[in-house]
Amino acid sequence: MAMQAGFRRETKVDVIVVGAGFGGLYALHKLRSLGYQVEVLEAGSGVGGTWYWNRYPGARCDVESLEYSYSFSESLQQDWEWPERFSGQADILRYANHVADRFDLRRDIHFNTRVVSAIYQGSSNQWKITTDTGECFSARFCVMATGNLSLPRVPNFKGLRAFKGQWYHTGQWPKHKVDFTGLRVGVIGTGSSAIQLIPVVAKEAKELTVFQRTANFSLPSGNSPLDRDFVKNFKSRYAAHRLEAERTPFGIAGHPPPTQFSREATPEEREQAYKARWGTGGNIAFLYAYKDLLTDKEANEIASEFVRQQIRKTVKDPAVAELLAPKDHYIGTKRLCLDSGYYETFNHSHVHLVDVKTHPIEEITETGIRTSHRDYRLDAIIFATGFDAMTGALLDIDIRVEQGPSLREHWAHGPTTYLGIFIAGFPNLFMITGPGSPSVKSNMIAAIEQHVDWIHDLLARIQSTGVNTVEATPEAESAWVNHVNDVANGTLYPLTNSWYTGSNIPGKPRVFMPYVAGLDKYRDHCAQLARAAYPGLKCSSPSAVNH
Ligand code: FAD
Ligand code: N01
Repeated sequence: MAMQAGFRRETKVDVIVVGAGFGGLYALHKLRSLGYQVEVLEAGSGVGGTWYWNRYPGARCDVESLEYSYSFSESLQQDWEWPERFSGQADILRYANHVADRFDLRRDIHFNTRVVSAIYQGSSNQWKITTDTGECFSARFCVMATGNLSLPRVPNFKGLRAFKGQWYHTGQWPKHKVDFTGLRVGVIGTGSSAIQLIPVVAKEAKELTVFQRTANFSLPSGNSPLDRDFVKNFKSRYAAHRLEAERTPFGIAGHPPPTQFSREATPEEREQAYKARWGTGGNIAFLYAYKDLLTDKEANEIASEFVRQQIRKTVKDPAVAELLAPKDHYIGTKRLCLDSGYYETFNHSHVHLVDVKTHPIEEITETGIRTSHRDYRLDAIIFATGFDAMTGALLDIDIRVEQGPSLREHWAHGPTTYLGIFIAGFPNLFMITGPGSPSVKSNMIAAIEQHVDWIHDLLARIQSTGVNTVEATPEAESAWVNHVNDVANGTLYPLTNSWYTGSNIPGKPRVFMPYVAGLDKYRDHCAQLARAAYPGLKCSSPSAVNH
């Protein structure tokens, strides 16, 4: 239904979902089933989110495709054929498009539409949403499925505009094939994106120079085409696999939880345990060697040293190997990377490693990159410099309550949420995998499904009770924040500077954002809250859901 609001045409619906990645697509499908008119607003020209934007060479998932996929439809998971154990970006994007078509989602998605503001009007209990296309929507509920890794970040280097060559960011890669044949290419960053991209670009480039500030741990992915018999067998027990995955901290089946502490094993047993896991693929298997890898510094150091030794064995030049061997953070406290030939790439004579911790990048020049040591002549620069993660895409939108605080004000000292879904003082607003939920510390499609299903059930309850608004109480939010911090402080995670803590963005408050008790515990907690009629939420009508 459309009506005039000032100079703008306003479309009134029940639910606005922002984002058409895996979160937004499933939210649209699931919330439609409540009979709601749901519309999705998406900045890109297609569905897929992460897999729409990150088209860089080598991009692929690090959770096995048979698990990194929706579980909500048995026929979908039976019909879809993944080509590889860890499928590439193009195949994951093909899957997202298939889902959009199969469930007839496109008719309610507005592409090329970026949300710039979402303002709640208490008088009408409506969210007013405006976009960069000049459109205006009004909805009772607003679901932010804006993604945790969706706001790419190019560091504010002096001189970037002067650069005469082409430059790219991994998170905003062009749709066309970029050909680096015969070019001198520079890559800034050595996170997961760079580690996937470097071996592929090295095959084309004449010279490849990697500008590394912090070395990262990476394990060989052991990726391969999927064997048909293996898939047939897996699919015959798909529902059971999914159930098993639900009962795990990472939302991934097939990895029995560790039963032993590192100190209980002999050095030989530990060496054996790590060797057995090396190259089998999957970072969970490695981090599951012992119970205390992410809580005990000594246990972690032994695992870290094992990986450093593999790097030293792989990289022929000892000085390069030493530079690639991480020494300033605990293994697993940043996303543990999976690679296909990353360390081996540095054995090629046309691949160079530059230490920009010792000699920082000072500026981008017309002809390349200048560090405090020297100039590097480049034809192309790839920024693999990551994202303003977890809060960036949300704070990029002017979210506020009319005559109330803005989200930017509410989060001035870091994000505070209830369950990573609600923000106190912001009624009828839901986040999919927001800060304070397991989100990025799990198989994210599993985390997305859990959030969407839980929100669906809450809205079904609201429908049946005639409630107008639902929001978290400040007390519930503050208790949840304390709990998230307590859990994190029992681990090594907060000791590491990473995008989990916001420390990759100058000036961003340093707060460890994910909830690391595990998706299984979190799932149980959310289910328990639903059974208890949603304590921690307050509703605006007398027939409140929790009354
Ligand atoms: P996204 O996929 O980020 O989608 C959010 C969408 O919202 C985007 O399309 C964006 O354009 C849109 N949007 C944002 N702001 C606005 C706005 N203001 N207006 C309109 N639209 C907006 N996770 C795993 O579990 N396993 C993996 O193997 C894995 N691999 C990854 C590889 C890469 C390269 C990256 C970057 C991330 C990876 N992740 C992985 C995390 C990944 O982000 C999630 O798995 C998942 O795809 C997130 O889905 P989403 O819908 O929540 O967010
Ligand atoms: O980003 P990152 P990413 N000067 O933030 C460096 C997911 N993902 O895009 O560590 C020099 O990890 C920065 O250095 P430092 C996954 O969750 C998954 O690689 O800040 N260098 C770092 O090396 C992942 O964690 C896959 O010192 C600068 C790099 O840039 C998340 O996305 C694949 C710099 C950024 O690394 C983000 O990964 C890809 C500067 N000024 C992504 N600024 C899978 O495999 C930044 N850097 C599934």
